[in-house]
Amino acid sequence: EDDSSTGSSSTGGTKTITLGFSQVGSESGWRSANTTSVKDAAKEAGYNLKFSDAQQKQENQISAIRNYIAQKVDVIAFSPVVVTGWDAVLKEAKAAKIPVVLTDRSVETSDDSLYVTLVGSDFTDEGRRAAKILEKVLTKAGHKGAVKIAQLEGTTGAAPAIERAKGFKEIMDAEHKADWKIVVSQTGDFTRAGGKQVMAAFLQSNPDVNVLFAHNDDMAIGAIQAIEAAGKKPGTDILIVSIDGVKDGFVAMSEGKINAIVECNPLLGPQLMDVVKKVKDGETVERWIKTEESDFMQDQAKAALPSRKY
Ligand code: GYE
Repeated sequence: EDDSSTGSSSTGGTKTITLGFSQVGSESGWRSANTTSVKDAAKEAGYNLKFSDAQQKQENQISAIRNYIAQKVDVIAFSPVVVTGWDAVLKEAKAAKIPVVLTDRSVETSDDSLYVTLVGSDFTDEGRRAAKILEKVLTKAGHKGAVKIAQLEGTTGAAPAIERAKGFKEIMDAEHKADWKIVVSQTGDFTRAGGKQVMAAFLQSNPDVNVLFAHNDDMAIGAIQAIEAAGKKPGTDILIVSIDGVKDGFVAMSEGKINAIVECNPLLGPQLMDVVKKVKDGETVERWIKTEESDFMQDQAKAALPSRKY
């Protein structure tokens, strides 16, 4: 576990804000970009940031949050690895009068007063957008016949995994009941290694799969290795749609190996620092602060690549 503190002196007579941030882990390119964004924005804002990496383990996040409570930080922000199991520690923060801001991922709680706001994307909509862009990909490829989809899910119980699957299925059930089917679906934990291993197993059990929907680029990149190892052509024999839009995803797309990407913006640091300040000052903030995002088809990849910021 990496526990570090940056930023220090107070500015202009106002007390420096101490922010305790518990990050999910370092599972993907998205996550690295998100971590950099949070650290840079905290520095820029002149906050004293206490940062810890939970290595995708909820118990690590809970103990990090407890530490921040014990240290009496001004605000706690965290990106919850899974949606459930937070009530106890959030009640402790509330009892200590430390406001909690969620970033990136949401939680399920019976008590809405346990966090102030969520700064992050609409994952259900990302799932819907993935299904809509798959329609375009299929048309472009001149695909005929049954669409047999393999789905690589994100971390089990994580908001982006639950909601991306839900949004995708919603469009599928409403518009493609007859011709699309998810024939196999399993978690690859948002990692390249997971994507590679699970895709290799999919290709064994379901060699007729012709579409891959990966909940993030890193799993798609891992899957591409498995597809090539099986002697198939990613982007042609198996059409691939993924989510995030990290640089390596764009590189794979410009090489023709990913057909389309639904963007999920990890650069949440500046918005988060804004909200933290408002919360600290007792201002009211929106319950959900969403991020603006786009979708990209393969023919846009080369042109977009140089200007990608993460
Ligand atoms: O898509 C994935 C990362 O929560 C939106 O987590 C985030 C997801 C992102 O590991 O790459």
